[in-house]
Amino acid sequence: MTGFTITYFAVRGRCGAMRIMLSDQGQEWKEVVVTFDEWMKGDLKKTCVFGQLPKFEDNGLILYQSNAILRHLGRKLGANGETEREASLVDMVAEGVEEIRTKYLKMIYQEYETGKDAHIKDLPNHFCKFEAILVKNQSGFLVGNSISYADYSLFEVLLNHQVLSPTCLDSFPSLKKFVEMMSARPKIKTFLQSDAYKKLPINGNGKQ
Ligand code: 6SG
Repeated sequence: MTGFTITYFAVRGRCGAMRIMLSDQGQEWKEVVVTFDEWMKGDLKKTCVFGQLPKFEDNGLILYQSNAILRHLGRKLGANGETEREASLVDMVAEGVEEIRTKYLKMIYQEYETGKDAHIKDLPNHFCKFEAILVKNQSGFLVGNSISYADYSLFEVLLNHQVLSPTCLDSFPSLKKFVEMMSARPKIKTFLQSDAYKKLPINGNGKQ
């Protein structure tokens, strides 16, 4: 029996990857949606360890920081590499994904009009690293022979970038195959087609 609760705004944002992961792992969870007006009152913010959402609850354990939540779920659900060595490699690759995500979010929230084109132009410099990882690993996953939280995180970042720039994966056949493979996993396919997923904007400011 699990009792997962995600408290977050009505966006995909920092919860996109964890929702895809929970779906693919056959988990159920409760969503507590916080409106921007409610958040601006400040009462909830004061209770959050870093003054930010998402907040994640797992049977009394309260976590903040989306990547810590992904790691927690990775360990708990067996999506964290098959050995300690693989777990370390999963963390390494996930940090690489975080670099793209941080850059993307900065562009979206701070410089969409002025920075979008430069961001898209710089994508190959990031994507080529992940293309090389996939080519080297051969299993279709980033590390070892099994899916990890880093795969969900990369997948979600790539989905967002395909919205930003539909052709951005054209020079990266392994990344393209990776997105197709992840999209075709039955539970992910069902989740991506669900209203719960489709109704949420990618980002909180309407830019994508
Ligand atoms: C925003 O940045 O929507 N959390 C966000 N914003 C509110 O007061 N390192 C952690 C992590 O990985 C980052 C958390 C993340 O978990 S996410 C947060 O809590 C704050 O800081 C994306 C999102 N942003 C848009 C924005 C609109 C509504 C809330 C946040 C309007 C602007 C600020 C408050 C209301 Fe707003």
